Amino acid sequence: MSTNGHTTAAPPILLTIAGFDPCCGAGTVADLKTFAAHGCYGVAAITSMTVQNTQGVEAVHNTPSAELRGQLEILVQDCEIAAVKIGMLGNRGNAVVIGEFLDAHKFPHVILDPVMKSSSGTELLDAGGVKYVATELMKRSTVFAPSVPEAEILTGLEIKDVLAMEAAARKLVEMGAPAVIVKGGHMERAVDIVFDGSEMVQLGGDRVKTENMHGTGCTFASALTAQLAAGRGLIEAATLAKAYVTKAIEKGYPIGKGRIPLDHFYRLKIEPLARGTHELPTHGMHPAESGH
Ligand code: PXL
Repeated sequence: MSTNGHTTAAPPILLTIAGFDPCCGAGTVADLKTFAAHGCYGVAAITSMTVQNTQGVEAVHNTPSAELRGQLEILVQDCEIAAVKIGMLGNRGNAVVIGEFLDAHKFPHVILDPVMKSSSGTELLDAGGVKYVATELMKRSTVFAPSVPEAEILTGLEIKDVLAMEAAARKLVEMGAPAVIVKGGHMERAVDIVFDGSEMVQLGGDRVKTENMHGTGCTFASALTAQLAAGRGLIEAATLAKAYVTKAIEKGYPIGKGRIPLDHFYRLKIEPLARGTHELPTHGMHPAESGH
């Protein structure tokens, strides 16, 4: 038995540093659902409280930097973090907190998804934050995973095809990222580029209804984090993460009037009711058996 009284070993503990989305399609909650779907335990520090639903973002309230630092420090004092996933940061102040946090604690995997805008177009990182990501934070990650529009802003390159995605991946490695995945969900062909500094790989993908979806980037980066924490190499981890996000998009269903969240738990579906009492559990835990 361990000192905390538990008899079972904990799965990898993954930390997401991201914003809160009340409709729970993107940000922290998408990350935690993805971690759980991969059998991992997720912990979280909230960078920003957004006010949004599936139709768009109404307001963004960034966490004061000292509070963000406090959330992070109390977690690392307690848990051993196997991997860190970073999403929305809000502003430069919070980005700097993350830079200092990564310097103070060396984590085996740091996956940085440089979120800049919501799927509906609201700014989720200020200009100073974008600059800090480009010059400081990117090189403190182990895998840097921008979308095509984010890669365009960070590299200054125009990206219209897969060759340009590869050029951007090379430039981001020159700028200091140890490994890069350029996510092609915005392109005509949903190809992702994986570049580890020497090998360049194209991951082909079926294009599914991505335009109207909410939380695809967060979900991909979180699935990648879980696969890396499980010990897989970058290309295998990215391939599995892409397969997961593609299926979760396919199985997504509308929950409101706007964008559609993914079904992170497509593998866990409850069977329909009324299939007969012969299917009641026989171990005495079902309410129908409580009179015994
Ligand atoms: O999908 C990017 C994203 C990340 N994080 C939060 C968001 C969004 C998009 O809306 O709200 C909190």
